[in-house]
Amino acid sequence: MTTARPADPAPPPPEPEYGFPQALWRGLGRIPVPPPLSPRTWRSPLRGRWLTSVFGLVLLVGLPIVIITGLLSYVAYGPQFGQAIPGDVGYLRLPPFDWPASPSWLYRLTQGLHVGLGLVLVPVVLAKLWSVVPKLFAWPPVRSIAQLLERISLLALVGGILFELVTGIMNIQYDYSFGFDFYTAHYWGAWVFIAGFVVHVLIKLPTMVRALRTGAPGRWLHDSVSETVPEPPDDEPGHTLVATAPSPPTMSRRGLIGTVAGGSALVAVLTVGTTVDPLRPLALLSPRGRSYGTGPNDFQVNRTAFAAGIGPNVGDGYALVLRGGPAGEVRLDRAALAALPQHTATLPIACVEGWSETRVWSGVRLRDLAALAGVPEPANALVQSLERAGPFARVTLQGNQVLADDALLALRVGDDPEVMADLSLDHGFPARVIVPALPGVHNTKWVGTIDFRSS
Ligand SMILES: Nc1nc2c(c(=O)[nH]1)N[C@H]1C(S)=C(S)[C@@H](COP(=O)(O)O)O[C@H]1N2
Ligand SMILES: [Mo]
Repeated sequence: MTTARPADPAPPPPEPEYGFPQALWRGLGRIPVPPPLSPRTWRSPLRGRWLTSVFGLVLLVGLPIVIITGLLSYVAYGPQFGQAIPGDVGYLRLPPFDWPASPSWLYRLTQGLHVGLGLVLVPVVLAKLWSVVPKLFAWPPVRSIAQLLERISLLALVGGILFELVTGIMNIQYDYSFGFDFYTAHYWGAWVFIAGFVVHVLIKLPTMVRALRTGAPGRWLHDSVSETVPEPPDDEPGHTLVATAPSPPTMSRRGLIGTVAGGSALVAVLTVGTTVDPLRPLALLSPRGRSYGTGPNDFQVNRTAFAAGIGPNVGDGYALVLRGGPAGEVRLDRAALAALPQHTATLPIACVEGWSETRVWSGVRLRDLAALAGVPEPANALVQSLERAGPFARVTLQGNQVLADDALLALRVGDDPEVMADLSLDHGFPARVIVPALPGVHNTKWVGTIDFRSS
């Protein structure tokens, strides 16, 4: 059997069908266009609906997980206390619920997935965009009003995902060089992307399912490089993914998909170390591989005492102030805190930026402090740091978070219960909050006052 040589001159593409107003779209189509608008610019014999659908299927499964865990992070920040950013989101207000304080690894899991899976999907997103790039340059750009609407949704889809990936990655690299607030931009960008994603899935799902069936059983995957020919032309003249003048293959579909999968696997290997302790040396992409202390205090520091303006003498004359009870303020110096019943718990710190570390903490239960203050059943509690300014200097904790068994005002930290040390200055000496399943940012360091509120 002879197949057409890829170098053969291809027949001119058939005249596309135009919708209303036909004269407009046809007129546009007649304008002679320079490369890269010519379909002949795009020559890879690999492009086609099947290949695009393979990447599409991976994203269809993966991106909803990234979206949902991202929205959960917004809820975990406590929008009911005005401490989720952006604060006022109008119609896009998520159903408010109290973020649970158990299991303790909940936020570690959701946020680790959000950041980790988001990173792992980057090669797949890039491959998918590469596979459809001829459509970006299709001419005429639109053939009907319905298609115009679809293409506007693509703007939200492609613009949205690129914006979310770039801002997300810059944020975990501590790069705040954009002149806007990360959370606000990432949140609104997410909704633009979600809108584009939903419309795109609704429109394209049947096409994807049909295209994937053409690959059965493993048809396109089995081809070696020399056997690799373009997919049969699809029924979208003028907007087809299949090259009209394909070059000879330099890579099989199997090879391309393997390369993309390898890229994702590499990102995964370089990322797991930000949450899995024994693999921490592998976390080469993370800017957080440094040593931050000695002994039990040698672990990740988000913001150092120096950066927060906390001096080495912060312990001198320190007294924790508890407020809210009928008898007024209660003051406890560090010796008084240490003399109260101590509780030990193994809990993670899980930062919004994806990294997390588990440590053993010991200190006074928050609910014991609430009882001491005279508010045994608080509705919530405002914790304020000795740190003057800074967005992380205060937090409101929900009632269930104050009352949780393992919710602590920690005084000591360790790798295991036998090897404990006082908190270092960088980790929040004289005392810090540590609450199960709480986003890292709300585990306030250098706690000065706690206001327990009964409503
Ligand atoms: N007062 C205060 N508390 C704070 C912060 C801060 O900047 N100031 N950083 C928070 C953030 S973002 C995280 S992830 C954790 C990190 O705790 P660690 O530095 O002890 O690892 O502390 C939180 N507590
Ligand atoms: Mo954080």
